Amino acid sequence: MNEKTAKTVSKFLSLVLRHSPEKIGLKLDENGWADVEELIVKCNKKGSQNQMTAELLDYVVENNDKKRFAYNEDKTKIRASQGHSISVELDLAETEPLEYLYHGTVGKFMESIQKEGLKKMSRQHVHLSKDKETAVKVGSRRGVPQILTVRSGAMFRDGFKFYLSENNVWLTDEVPAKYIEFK
Ligand code: HQG
Repeated sequence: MNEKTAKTVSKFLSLVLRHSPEKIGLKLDENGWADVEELIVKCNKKGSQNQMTAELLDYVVENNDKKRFAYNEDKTKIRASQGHSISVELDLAETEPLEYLYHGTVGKFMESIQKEGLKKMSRQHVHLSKDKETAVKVGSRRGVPQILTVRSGAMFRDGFKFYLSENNVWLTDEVPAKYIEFK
């Protein structure tokens, strides 16, 4: 498999499984699942650059750098494991977080984050990671990364809920500024 093709397919799947399924006339169920056969047919109808095949989907699900997509048990359905902007119920179990989690952002957002904390912005959750390296990567998508340390253990004890996505991204609804260490 050509890695460039796999990346193009991953980006396209992110678009239709997280943000805009209607772009190809796809319907996700309330838990974010798309029917695999329907997805393949509809991707190909739109004449996407890559002919979508079951093999290509298998490859991306298996080898994607962040394991962004997952099948259901019998592989008839596929969904994005996190990162949605459309409203889906991922049905993740509440999970007690580590004492500290990390968030990568950039300087231009710092003033606002200091004031109002971390917000979901256009997504369904605030995304956090268990290690700083991942946060550096996330922040670097937008420029020079700024790493925030979130006192997730304290938040949890104060009643905030945390979820761990299937691909190990920590999710929560918001992080009030008082739980953020700005250094
Ligand atoms: C910032 C990628 C101003 C926040 C990544 C971020 C991640 C605020 C941006 C996943 C703010 C939102 C999510 C506030 C938050 N004022 N700015 N109060 N609160 N922000 O893309 O966390 O590769 O929605 O710091 O790896 O950057 O797509 O969130 O910079 O896991 O799989 O607003 O997306 O995963 O940006 O990234 P995003 P994110 P994938």
